[in-house]
Amino acid sequence: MSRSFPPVSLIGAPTDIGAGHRGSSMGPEALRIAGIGDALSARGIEVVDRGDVIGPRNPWQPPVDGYRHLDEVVAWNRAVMEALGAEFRAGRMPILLGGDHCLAIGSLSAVARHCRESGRKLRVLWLDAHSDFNTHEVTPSGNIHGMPVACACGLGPDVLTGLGGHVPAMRPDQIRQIGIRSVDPPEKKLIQQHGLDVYDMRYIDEVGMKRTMEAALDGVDEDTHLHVSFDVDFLDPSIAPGVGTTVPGGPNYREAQLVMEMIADSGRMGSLDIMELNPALDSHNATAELAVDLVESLFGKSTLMRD
Ligand code: 6HN
Ligand code: MN
Ligand code: MN
Ligand code: MN
Repeated sequence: MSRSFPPVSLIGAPTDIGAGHRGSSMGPEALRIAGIGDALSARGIEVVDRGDVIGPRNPWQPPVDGYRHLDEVVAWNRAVMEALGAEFRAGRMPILLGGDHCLAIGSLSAVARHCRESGRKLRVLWLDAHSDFNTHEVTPSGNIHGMPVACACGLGPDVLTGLGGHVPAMRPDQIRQIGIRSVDPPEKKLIQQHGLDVYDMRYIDEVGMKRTMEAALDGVDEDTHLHVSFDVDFLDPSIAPGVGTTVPGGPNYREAQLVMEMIADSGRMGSLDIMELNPALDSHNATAELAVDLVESLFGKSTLMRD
């Protein structure tokens, strides 16, 4: 199967402003060193590295009113949203190199706006060990990387929910979460109240990854913009140690490859976040190299003999 992909722009967002561990600020450079640009070029994709967006330094303060670093998080997300918006307007596919997952508030805001302006349907695939559906009332940590999905659905401070000018940026029924295995008890209540579609590890264990992905991609058609938000802690920590919030019992290498291959087969991926890679916790950049390997599969590299 040969597929054609739109031109791709790499955008780094080197910050750990929304996390509880320092170090994901080094994620973009680790992904570059692992060869993300060359890997895509080698697949015949036109790639430009736009460099990094800039934002405030991490002051490493405790949470205030349930948010750690809210002002700084807003500044970084505004920069991310603007950088991605420019790529969509230019007809390019942005790949956001995080950075912690709070930055998905900016990327989801930009993607939602792109879909409103282009009249396309939006489907978000959230690959993560966590649901990231906390609010400042219930967060156990105050870390905003635990809140981006809630913010995108309109739950959160106005400065974040209103970033893209439309509240909520999206509806829960536009989102599918895959690989979930760590949800805080009050977060679970919120997820149930809002009807978020969660394919947790129990579901994956019972029905298998193939049927999970078929369900998550059901209804995706030629008018759909598929946004993939890949939190590297989605992967089992035995293969991906370089993240701040490891949770055992995640997808193994083959299951993760199948996820990526099935997304590639849909032919509808329009944007991608690669988040939470923490080189300070990694071993010889192995997790970054694994992430690049999986991204190659997202762009159609397949081990199948039938293509
Ligand atoms: N991530 N649920 C925990 C919290 O602090 O809200 C962990 C969040 C992790 C977020 O990995 O992107
Ligand atoms: Mn996450
Ligand atoms: Mn996570
Ligand atoms: Mn698009």
